[in-house]
Amino acid sequence: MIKTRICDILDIKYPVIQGGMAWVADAELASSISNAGGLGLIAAGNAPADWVENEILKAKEMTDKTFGVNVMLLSPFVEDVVDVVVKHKIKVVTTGAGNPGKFMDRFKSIDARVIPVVPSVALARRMEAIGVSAVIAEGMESGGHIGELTTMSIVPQVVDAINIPVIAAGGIADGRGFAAALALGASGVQMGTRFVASDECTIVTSYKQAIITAKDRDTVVTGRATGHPVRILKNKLAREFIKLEANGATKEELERFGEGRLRMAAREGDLQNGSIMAGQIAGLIKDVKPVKEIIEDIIAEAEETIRKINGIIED
Ligand code: TUI
Repeated sequence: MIKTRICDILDIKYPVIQGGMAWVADAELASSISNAGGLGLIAAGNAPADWVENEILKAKEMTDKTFGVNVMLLSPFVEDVVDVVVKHKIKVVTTGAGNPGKFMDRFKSIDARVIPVVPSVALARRMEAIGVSAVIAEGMESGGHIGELTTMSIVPQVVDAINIPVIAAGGIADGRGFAAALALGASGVQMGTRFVASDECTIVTSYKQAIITAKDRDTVVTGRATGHPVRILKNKLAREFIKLEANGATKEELERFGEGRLRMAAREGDLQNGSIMAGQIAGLIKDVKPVKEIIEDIIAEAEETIRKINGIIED
C-alpha cells in the first residue's frame, strides 16, 4: 500500500491527482476519479462560472469523496469562478497558468487546500511562503500550457527547495513513472493525458483515439512567441500555427487564431482544425479503460517496480 503525506492532507486513498484539462475534466470524469480513490477535479478552463457551478452541483450528486476545482488563472471569468469555488466551499483548488496569490485570502476563508502548478523553484518558494498546502511541479512533457523545465529536472529541485509536499506532473502515465516520481522525492503524481483515454472521460471518441494511436514524437509545442507555449498533437492546426509563427504573426493574431480550438477538438470532434492537447507520454498509452482500472493498475505496477528496484540492491 503506497501512502504519502498528500493522502492525509487531501483525504484520498491513492496519491493520484487528475490534471486540470479545460473542456475535458467535467463532473463525470472528476467524480469517477475521486470515487476510485484519487483526486478528481472539475477544470474551469475558460468556461463561464455558471458552467463550473453546474458541474460542482453534479459532482456533489455523483461522489461523497473529496473532489476539487482547477482554476485557470488566465481565464476571463477567473474572478467569477473563484466566487463559485468559495460559495460551494470547495475543499481542494489546484491552479494553473499563473500565480494564485491574490485569491489566497478567499481560498483560506473556506479552509480550501490550495495546490498551484509551478514551473520553477522560485515560484514554488513564493507559493510555500503564502501558505499553499502543496505544489504541483510540472515538467514540459505535459500537454497544454507548459513551462521550460523537464519533470526529471524540476521535481527534485522543487523538493529540495521547500518543505510542503510536491506532486510530480508531466510524462507520467504508468506505475514506472509513478515510482520514478516517488524516487525524485514527490508525494504523488498528477496525470492528465492518461485520464483523457478513459471510459469516463466525456469528450469525443476520436480525441481519445488520437492519443492511443500517437507515437513518441507526435506532439509539438506551439505558441512560444505568445509567451504561452502549448503542447498539442501534430495536426493541420499545429502546422498552420507553426507557419504563422515562422512568418512573424503578432501575439494578438496568434491568440485570435488559437481561440476556441480546444473546444473544437474535444467537444465538436474537429481533429484537424481543433487543438488536441496531449502530453509526450501519449505514445505510451495504448488503450481506453475505466478510471478505476487506470489508478489500480498504476499503483500495482508502482509497487512491483519498487520491489524490483529493491531486488537489485546487494548487501
Ligand atoms: O495551466 C496548465 N495547462 C493549461 S492551461 C490551458 S488554457 C490556455 N490556453 C492557451 C494559453 C494559455 C492557457 C491549457 N493548458 N498547466 C499548468 C501550468 N501552469 N503550466 C505552466 C503554468 C504556469 C506558468 C507560469 C504556472 C505559473 C506561472 O507563473 C508565472 C507567474 O505569474 O509567476
